[in-house]
Amino acid sequence: MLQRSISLIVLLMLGLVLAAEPGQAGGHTLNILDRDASAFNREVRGLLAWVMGFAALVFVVVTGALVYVTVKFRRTGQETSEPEQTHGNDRLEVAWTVIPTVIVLVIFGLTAQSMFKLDRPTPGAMVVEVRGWQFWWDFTYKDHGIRNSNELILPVGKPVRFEVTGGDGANYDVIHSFRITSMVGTRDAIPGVVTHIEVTPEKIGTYYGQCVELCGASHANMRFRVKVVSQEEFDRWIEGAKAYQAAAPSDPTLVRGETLYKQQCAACHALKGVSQGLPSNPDLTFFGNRTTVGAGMWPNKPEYLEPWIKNSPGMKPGVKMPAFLNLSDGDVKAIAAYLMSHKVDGLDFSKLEKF
Ligand code: HEC
Ligand SMILES: [Cu+2]
Repeated sequence: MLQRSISLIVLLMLGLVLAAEPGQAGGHTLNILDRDASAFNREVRGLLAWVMGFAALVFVVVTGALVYVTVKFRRTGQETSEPEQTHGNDRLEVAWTVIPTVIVLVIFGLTAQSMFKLDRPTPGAMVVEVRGWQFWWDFTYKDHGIRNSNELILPVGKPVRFEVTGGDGANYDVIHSFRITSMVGTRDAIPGVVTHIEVTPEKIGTYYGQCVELCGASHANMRFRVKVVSQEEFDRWIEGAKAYQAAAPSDPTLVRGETLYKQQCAACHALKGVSQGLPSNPDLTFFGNRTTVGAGMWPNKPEYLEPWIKNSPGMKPGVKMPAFLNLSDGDVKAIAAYLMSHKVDGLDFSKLEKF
């Protein structure tokens, strides 16, 4: 309870008010101090304990002194003139200068120590490039040559190093900020600059991620998910993704879906074996494995996917995908079914516990 309350206060301070609401986060238990999730969180908890301790000390001393003088020097009704006035007190002034300075230096020292510890690269960590775009996220497994957008699959217990950046040289984009709420702190995603953050996920589950730098009309709608799975499941995902080949559509709906996809969508979106697309739009190769649509906004179900295909700007303000109002309901269903048919078989990421 106390932990959840502190977590909520810190979330409020970070401006993650929306994410803290269970409805908004889709049932995720957001807890930035979750000690089981990562060593990163444990380190931050330790720091927070010191800061809260000092804050409590200052609070007790200041309010204590205030209560003391208010009571001690209160008006009794017997006064005939002003009480004796005091001007200056060297010992007191030195004390109230030195003590806060020491507190700030201790907090500084502890923070610097934690920062050095957490920023030290782990040799052999898996490298994932994170790219923020208005208003979605792209992930590239550099060691494996695999790209996936808006959802990141990670093995439990293995260090991963995020190389965080934004946009690319050819396409204008703005500053975003990358945060996996219950697992690891924040790094800005700045076009033309690469920042780093590292974590070893320790607990299997699906984690909620969010852009935490105001970046435009759909800043609040720029989310993502991280799926922490067993090593065995991760290996199956990587092998499946590496070997992936788009199958020829097997029934008339999928054939119709493919034809429409090639006409309307292929210029923007990459889909391995079908279209190359452009890096400035999400990769849809493993769309059938996704649990969300619209950059972590809605569950990946036909009732959200179909209206998205037809009119994404109507669902997400400022989105850089056009509406396709000319498509019939049948067309949209066919395209949705076609996208869902692209996936690594035998993997279901929808049952994981939500953090
Ligand atoms: C002009 C380029 C462009 C075209 C054409 C386009 N899209 Fe998109 N699409 C985007 C962008 C950009 C996004 C990311 C939107 C966001 O979340 O901010 C996107 C997002 C998506 C997503 C959600 C991806 C996710 O991971 O949540 C789907 C599904 C999708 N598009 C399907 C389609 C289909 C189907 C078509 C053709 C009918 C199409 N798109 C045509 C640019 C395009
Ligand atoms: Cu953003």
